[in-house]
Amino acid sequence: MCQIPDELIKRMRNIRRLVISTGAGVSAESGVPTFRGDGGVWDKMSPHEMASVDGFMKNPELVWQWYQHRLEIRDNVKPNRGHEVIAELEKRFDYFTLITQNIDGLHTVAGSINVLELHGNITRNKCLDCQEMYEPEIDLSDGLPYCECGGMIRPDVVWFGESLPETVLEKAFTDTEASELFISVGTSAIVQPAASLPLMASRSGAYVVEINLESTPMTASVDLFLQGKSGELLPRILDEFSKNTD
Ligand code: BJW
Ligand code: ZN
Repeated sequence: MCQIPDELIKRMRNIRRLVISTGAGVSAESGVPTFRGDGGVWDKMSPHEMASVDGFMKNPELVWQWYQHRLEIRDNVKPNRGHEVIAELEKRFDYFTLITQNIDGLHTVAGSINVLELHGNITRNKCLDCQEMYEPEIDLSDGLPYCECGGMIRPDVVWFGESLPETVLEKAFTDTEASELFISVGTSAIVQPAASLPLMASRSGAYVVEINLESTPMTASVDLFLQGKSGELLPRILDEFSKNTD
């Protein structure tokens, strides 16, 4: 297993602004499937059919069934050590922001507070037409859910081709540019604009760390690549960081 370099721990002790950004890999050890790679969701399903407005309009029943299935998975899993360590790190820095692409809400369950959810949250629903928000529990047994305005109700998540929530994205950019240390965890670094954040941090002078099971398009440009599971590496980073140096 790879070592945690002293360089990283020294930097953590000398900075005030930490940003951690996460993707599906951080929830994998909780039992939430990732999208890409072996056994990933996109092996069995098409991103266009399941994660775009066109796909939803074409077959809303299918897309709803998939989100109900994922909600069920989410309701039956718990945060893992990776989520817990991220929540603990938030308490140790003056300025801390967690930017996640995940819609499972597990960071909040683990105790993270300052969380920016770039791609929405599976427990919320909204009207496709008027954006009115709806109850987390949608009962599909009576057919598809509709808004009072007549529009279709859909999960409040961001599909391909859709804009990310504006204020959330603006805050993600601002905090990324201000970060002194930026740690990207468990993302394939393919989906934009989330994938551009580490580069943005680097250009603004932050030290950029990537934690992943495998290398990604981002790996060549980070300052430090730690290969392994987030649920194992993050606790080791916290242990080293917590050691008394006197
Ligand atoms: C572990 C691990 C362990 C496993 N420990 N690691 C510029 C260039 C090209 C294209 C675009 C561009 N700008 C915009 C686009 C289009 C598009 C895009 O990026 N396409 C790319 C595929 C090329 N982006 C968009 O459409 C975005 N909107 C946008 O930009 O709006 C402006 C705009 C509008 C119109 C035109 C142009 C611009 C929206 C993107 C929405 C993404 N939505 C999804 C579904 C959300 C809802 C849901 O979850 O159902 O978000 S797709 C899916 O991918 C989901 C994820 O959040 C996202 C990222 O996936 P993530 O988290 O990286 O997971 P994986 O599975 O890919 O990777 C897991 C990683 O973990 C792997 O690397 C493993 O190795 C690792 N791992 N176990 C550590 N234990
Ligand atoms: Zn409506």
